[in-house]
Parts: sequence; structure tokens; C-alpha cells
Amino acid sequence: MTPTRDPSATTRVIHAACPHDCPDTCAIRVTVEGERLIRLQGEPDHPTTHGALCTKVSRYAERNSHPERVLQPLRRVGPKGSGQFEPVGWDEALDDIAARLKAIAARDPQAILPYSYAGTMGFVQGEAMAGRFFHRLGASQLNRTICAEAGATGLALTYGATVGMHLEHFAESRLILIWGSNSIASNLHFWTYAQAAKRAGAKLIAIDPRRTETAEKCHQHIALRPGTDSALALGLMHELVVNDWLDHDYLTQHVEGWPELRERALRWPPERAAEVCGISADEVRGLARDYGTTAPAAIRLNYGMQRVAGGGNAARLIALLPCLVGAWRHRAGGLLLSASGWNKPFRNRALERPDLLAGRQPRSINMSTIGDDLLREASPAFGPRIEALIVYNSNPVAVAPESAKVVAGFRREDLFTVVLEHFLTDTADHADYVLPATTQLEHWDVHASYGHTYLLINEPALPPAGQARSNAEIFRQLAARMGFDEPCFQDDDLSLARQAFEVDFDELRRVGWLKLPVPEAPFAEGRFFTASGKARACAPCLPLPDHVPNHESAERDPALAQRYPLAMISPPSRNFLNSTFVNVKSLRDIEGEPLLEICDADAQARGLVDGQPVRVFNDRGEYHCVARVSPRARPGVVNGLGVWWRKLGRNGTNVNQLTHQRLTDLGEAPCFYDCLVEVAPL
Ligand SMILES: Nc1nc2c(c(=O)[nH]1)N[C@H]1C(S)=C(S)[C@@H](COP(=O)(O)OP(=O)(O)OC[C@H]3O[C@@H](n4cnc5c(=O)[nH]c(N)nc54)[C@H](O)[C@@H]3O)O[C@H]1N2
Ligand SMILES: Nc1nc2c(c(=O)[nH]1)N[C@H]1C(S)=C(S)[C@@H](COP(=O)(O)OP(=O)(O)OC[C@H]3O[C@@H](n4cnc5c(=O)[nH]c(N)nc54)[C@H](O)[C@@H]3O)O[C@H]1N2
Ligand code: SF4
Ligand SMILES: [Mo]
Repeated sequence: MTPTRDPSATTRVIHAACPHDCPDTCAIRVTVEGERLIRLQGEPDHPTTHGALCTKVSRYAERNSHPERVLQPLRRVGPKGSGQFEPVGWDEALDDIAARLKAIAARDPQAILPYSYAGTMGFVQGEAMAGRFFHRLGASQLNRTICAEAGATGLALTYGATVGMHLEHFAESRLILIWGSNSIASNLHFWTYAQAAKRAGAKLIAIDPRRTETAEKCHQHIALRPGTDSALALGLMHELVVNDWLDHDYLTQHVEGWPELRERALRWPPERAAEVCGISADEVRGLARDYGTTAPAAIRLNYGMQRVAGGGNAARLIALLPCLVGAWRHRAGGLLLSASGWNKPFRNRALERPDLLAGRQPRSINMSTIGDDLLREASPAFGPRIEALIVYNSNPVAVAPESAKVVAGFRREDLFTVVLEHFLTDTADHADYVLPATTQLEHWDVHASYGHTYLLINEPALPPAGQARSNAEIFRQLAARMGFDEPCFQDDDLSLARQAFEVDFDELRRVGWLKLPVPEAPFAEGRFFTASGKARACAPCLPLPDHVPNHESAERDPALAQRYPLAMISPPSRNFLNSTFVNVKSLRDIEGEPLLEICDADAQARGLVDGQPVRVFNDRGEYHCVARVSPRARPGVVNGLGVWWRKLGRNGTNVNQLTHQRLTDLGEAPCFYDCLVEVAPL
């Protein structure tokens, strides 16, 4: 049936950007007629998007007009965590929230904590007005470590910044190591370039404990044990040295600490590395031969390998590999973990206004230990007990480690919690107030990417659904009620968008995106961003990187490994984005239900068959799901795909019921993939 059209409505085409925490940051073309969404498609003219969106965001309209969207402010009526609310007017809600925050701030503003991450990666609806608000208030600061800090810190220690190859140049590589990344699921537009390289004759090798859909399509898959990447990197270096597959010129001129690193590498013959990694010595030798003798060789490193105790050291070692063979000399050689550091035009200080702290230095709370921290009493070391929590762009009750403690913290009757959300997530269920937020189709924003080198604009295409307001608008109105009268609290969303980057904003609006000025082959002649201009293996203030075994491993805790012999990783599901989209029915139907992949031998040893309900457990708790006996799991490792909403799971839990709050070697990040469990029939 042809829809009837309002003749007065005009068709408009709008430049948008995908807001999700994904390295691809796609440019989106939205077509609307009046206030009706006609079409949402990948922008055909944007180079890295090339007209394609992933399955998830192709369903963005379904998410946007979801019948369960929160469309008006809600106030808690039931017990904490019951998810029982009554509607309330905006003014009443904001007045009450401001009064509560004022009373707490009068005692100590550090008892108030913002909690946010990358629900949207936009600068305006991220930390622009929110940053101003919490700086002016003098609230506790949040150390945003939950995703990438171990790897990013390792990368920055090595190169001086979180930068790497251009996404597009992977198409010209002759060898690509896809390391700790399931590109087809989580970096689809990189995969397009990798496939182009493959068609042109390049070899693709996946390094991943799980036989992912990406590993399956590579020429080779090296299924190492989780948390052993540093051992593999050292074993590769050993082989590069003894076979003299080295670029001596490059090492001499552009690497600090090579003699020391060489000595360490020589202590890692392939047999030793293989033993730690749970692979064969020939796999180490073969990989070294490929890497040492093929040019240009590129590494697509991703964050999957750094969610373990030694994640930072592993990232440092892997980031040094391209320096050994001189891969950086070619634009299609080198490594990409993050491109976020290329965003030089970003005006963080103008946007978030840390100067509003006016000399105060509030404490910083690590978002990855929110479970422990919500349960902590006041103390001289910790400071005041956390009394209020303002959550936006994040779903900590589902995504933070060691859920039992996170939930206990959120259930504290004396904690005042406000959640800005689209949906009644596991976190929103624990709120005192839920405030309805606009979506990417309904608000202004600007974006940079951590996987490519373009800036993008997002113009609103639709009016806000129901009574939804943008995050920035909500913080603006709270600021007014708190009596914050600095002029920066008057900036509307469009002004904030203008202030974010030092670029020609009108040009950004006209085109939809702008390419950052990034050198073609950034380290062809060294010039790293470190103080010495060299890549750093070690320096007077920086010890050599080494292999650090997992917190939960036979090496570090043999008794624990006896009781819980299986290492569990919990990588993302292809059709969810962290915990976003789990409530979108068409996507949940594809994923089926929460499951645990286990290999045939480990299943048989426990009398498990495919499709059987199981309990996965350790000392922290128990998670119920369905066993999938599958070659995707290697012996000794189970894959609990994430991150389901607890309330949509079997026993009201998800994988984070099992994860712990210990941190990584660098960056104080969580160790989601460093977790021992046992599995039994339910
Ligand atoms: N579809 C989808 N896309 C996403 C996300 C999502 O949830 N769903 N999440 C987004 C986010 S927040 C991020 S940070 C990015 C990047 O997210 P990443 O965490 O890099 O996600 P993946 O690409 O799935 O890569 C993780 C891979 O690392 C593997 N892995 C686990 N432990 C180890 C290990 O110790 N060593 C090695 N070598 N590999 C290991 C896992 O099996 C998995 O295949 O993806 C983003 N894109
Ligand atoms: N076990 C395990 N745990 C993990 C991971 C894992 O691999 N395994 N991955 C980790 C990683 S890499 C990350 S990055 C974190 C991610 O954790 P989060 O950043 O919390 O990501 P999401 O779960 O996607 O939740 C984002 C929420 O923000 C909301 N949102 C989106 N846009 C807006 C907006 O404009 N305004 C407001 N107010 N809200 C909005 C969405 O509705 C959604 O509920 O999870 C981590 N947790
Ligand atoms: S989630 Fe990633 S691949 Fe999907 S549309 Fe967004 S940026 Fe593109
Ligand atoms: Mo992430």
C-alpha cells in the first residue's frame, strides 16, 4: 500500500552520525517528510561508511519508536530497584532533584557522582553541558576506564599518543593480523578493507581465543588462551631476532630501549611462548615468518586483548612489533588500535570547562569499581560516602563488573539516583527519578571517531518523542535551578556543537563530515609523539614491558584454577552494542537467548549437551544460560556472549555476575576477560 502523503510536507535529507561506541562512526543519511522518518541509510558518499550500516543500526527506527521508550519523567514509587514509577512533571522532577543535590552539596559536593560512558559518543550529549555542570558543582570526577584504558595507556606510552594507521590503507596491506578483534561484529567497515586486501592476495590471520565469524573467514586462526598475547608477542620478537627479520636502521634511529627489549625477547623461544599461550611452537614460528618476511604488514589490534591483568603490557609489546620490522615505513603497514588521538581540533577545555572547578580538586572515582565504591563508608582515604549518582549514557547495573556488588550499591535506600535514559534499563529500574532523553535522531551533536579520521555532524531529524529532552538541555535546566549563572550555562545545543572543534562548522554542516589532517604514513620517519620522538620499549622512567599472567590463572592462583578450571571471556554479541539494543525484539530474536559456548571435550567432561540449560558459577555468583557446544570455543575457555539485560536473562543475571573488580596493569581498567568459572547442568 502506498502511504498517503501530506502534500504540504516537504522531504528533507539530513546529515547524521551513528552515536554508538563503535570504531566505525558511520555517517548516516536520514530522509524525513515533515515529522515522519522515511529512510535511514549509510551515507553513500562518506568514504569509510560507503553506504552501509550494520544490522543493529539499520534497525534504529525500531529502537527510536519502541513502545517501551520512556516518554515522560518518572518518580520511584516502589522499593529501590523494583522498577515501579509514577509519571511526574518536568518542573516538579527538576525542582526536587536540584533541592536534593543542593542539600548534599552543602555538606560536600564530592558525595555526588556523575556516571556516564559512551551510550552516545557525541560531544554535545556527552560531557559538554554535563562537564560544566559537575565542574561547577565540584562533584566527584569519574575516571572513565571501563573500555579502553589499559590498551590506550599502553599505546600512548609507546607512541606518545593514541594514534595509528588510516583505516583505508589496510586495503593495500599484504598481511593483516586481526588481533583481539571480531571485526565482522564490531568493526564491520574495517572488514570491508581487509576483504579488499584479501582479494588482492593479502593473507589474513586472526589472533583470538574464540573462533569468531571473523576468524573463520581468515586464512589462519591462532586460538591462544586469554591474557597471553604478551607471551605471543615476545615469542614473535624472539624469532624476528634470531632469523634477523629486523629493520636495523629503523630500530637504531626510531626506537628507544631496543637493546634491552632484544635481551628480553631472547628469553622467549617459541616453545616457551607456545606453552603459555596454549598453542604450538610451529604456530609461533610460522606467524613470525609471515610477519618478518611480508611487507607491508599491518596489525588491526582491538580492545578484546586488553581486558586482562596484563592488558597494558600486551598492548605495549604488540605496538612495538611494527617497529622491529620497519612496517611503519609503508602507509599500509603499522598498527591501528585507536585513532582518537588524531583529533587535534577538539576543544575539550572550552567544551567541558574544567576551569569552573576554580581551584578545587575533587577526588576521582573509577567507574570500573563502582560496585565496591557505592558500598564504601566515608573515610579519610576515600572521602565522603557516595550519596547521589547521576547516570547518563550508560547502563552500569548491566555492564560494570561484579554485578552482585553493583546491584547492592544501587539498592542502597540512602542513595539518591537520577538516570537519564531512553528505556527502563537495569540501571533505570534502580533510579529515584528517570528522565526521558532524546535519541540521535532528535538532537544535535558532533562526533569524532576512534577508528577513522573524520569528524561528523549529527543534525536532528525528528522532534523529541513525548516529553524527551536532550542530555545537554537537562543539565542546562538543572544548572539554572542550582543557581549556576555563568554565561556558559546559557549555550544551547547548537552553540555547543559549534564550540566542540576548531574547524569550519558551516562546512561541516554542509558536507556532513570533514577529514582530519593526518599524515599518510605517520611514522615512516619515526617522529613519534613521545618526548624523544622515538617509539619507547623502555626509558629511564619506563620499565620494559613483560608478560603478566591473568589475575585468575593457574600461574597466579593454582588453588582457584583447580576449583574453577575454565577461563571465561564475554565478548560482545554481534547484534547488540554492549547492552544497547538488547530490548529491540528483532535483534534479540537473532541472538536467541543468553548462551555459553563450550567445546566438545569440555562439555563431555561435564555431561553437557548442546542446548542444555546450565549454571556458570564462581565465588562471586551464578549465571544461568544455555550451553552451546561449539567449535567457536577452544579447550579450557568458555565464551559467554554479552551483554544481556539482567532482567531479560534466565535468573535475572548476566555475565557480569561472574566478573571481578580487579584492575589492569596500566590504566586501572576492568579485567572482564580474566575470569575463572565452572559450568554444570542446571
Ligand atoms: N556488534 C557490536 N559491536 C561493537 C560492540 C558490541 O557490543 N557489539 N562494542 C563496541 C565497543 S564498546 C568496543 S570497545 C569495540 C571493540 O570491542 P572489542 O572488545 O575489541 O570487541 P570485539 O571486536 O568483539 O573483540 C573482542 C575479541 O577479542 C577476543 N578476546 C577476548 N580475550 C582475548 C585475549 O585475551 N586475547 C585476544 N587476542 N583476544 C581476546 C574475543 O574473543 C573477541 O572476539 O567494539 C564496539 N563494537
Ligand atoms: N562482561 C562484559 N562487560 C562489558 C563488556 C564486555 O565485553 N564484557 N564491554 C565493556 C565495554 S567495552 C564498554 S564500552 C561498556 C559499555 O557500557 P555503556 O557505556 O554503559 O554502554 P551501553 O550498555 O551500550 O549503555 C549505554 C546506555 O546509554 C543510553 N543512551 C544512549 N544514548 C543516550 C543519550 O543520548 N542520552 C541518554 N541519557 N542516554 C543514552 C542507552 O539507552 C544505553 O542504555 O561495557 C563494558 N562491559
Ligand atoms: S554501530 Fe558501528 S557499524 Fe553500526 S552503524 Fe554504528 S558506527 Fe556503523
Ligand atoms: Mo567499549
